[in-house]
Amino acid sequence: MGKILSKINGPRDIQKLSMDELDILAEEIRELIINTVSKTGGHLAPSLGTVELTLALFRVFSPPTDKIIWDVGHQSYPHKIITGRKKRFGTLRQLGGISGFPKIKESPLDTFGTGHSSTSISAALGISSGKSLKNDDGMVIAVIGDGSMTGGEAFEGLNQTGHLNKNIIVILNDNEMSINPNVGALSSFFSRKLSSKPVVNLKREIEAILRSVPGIGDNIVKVVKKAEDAIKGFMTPGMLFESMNFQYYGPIDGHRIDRLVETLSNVKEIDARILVHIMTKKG
Ligand SMILES: Cc1ncc(C[n+]2csc(CCOP(=O)(O)OP(=O)(O)O)c2C)c(N)n1
Repeated sequence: MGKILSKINGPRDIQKLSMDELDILAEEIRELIINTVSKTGGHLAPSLGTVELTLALFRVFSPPTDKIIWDVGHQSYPHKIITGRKKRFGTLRQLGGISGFPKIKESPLDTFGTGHSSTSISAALGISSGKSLKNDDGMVIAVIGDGSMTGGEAFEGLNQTGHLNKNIIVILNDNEMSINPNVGALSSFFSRKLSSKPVVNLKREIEAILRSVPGIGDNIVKVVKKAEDAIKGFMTPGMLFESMNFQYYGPIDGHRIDRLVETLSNVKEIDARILVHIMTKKG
């Protein structure tokens, strides 16, 4: 087991590490997952995609006061390793061993027992409502993949959360994959980022022509850039979530722990429903 991982006995230990140590820890967790799953079988690729996100979540939030819910749950191996199950990780999916999915009986930090997809936002809303009734502190965070976001219950959850004005944080873990590559209108909408090569080339050509106008060229470029920003805001996936009363942040690189920590720390302070769109690589 890696040097830093061997000293980690719970999420609180993550708070003591520097950013460089967190990057090393991410590598050590990947190594443990690969070594184990090569023997036991299991969901390798989804869990390798959430190592940095898991560390950033534990850096910023404080479970069990804050509740983290993993949609489907097949990407929760890093969570299991950090939450006291690293020594038993070799028993993953074996008779009498630890489950391949979050399991309430296995750890108080497994907030919601899963397996089915698209349930995390509804669960987060339910837990958040319970917290309000009991005057409990803490935030509720749902992590959902782009594949699971195409499930109807995810939208019921978003819709009702916006309606009830409950403050939850949804993290959309977008790796442009479900079990297979995604299909459908929603996935092409998520990947619409106005950054395709023809668009970038066209923008460069227009800028060069405008700048060549004597005297006023630079000013025109500034005005056009402002208009472009406004159009971007209108056309990006944020539009969908903003229409359901969520504030949208992203897309951000989900493998950069520093950027994740910065964004999550900022949104934690905002009194609203939040959707953070992160881009990761499956595997
Ligand atoms: C109700 C239901 N339907 C289908 C599945 C099968 N299934 C397992 S994972 C998954 C989606 C995985 O894609 P995504 O949510 O993007 O997560 P990723 O693995 O890419 O991190 C699906 C549909 C399921 N678990 N539950």
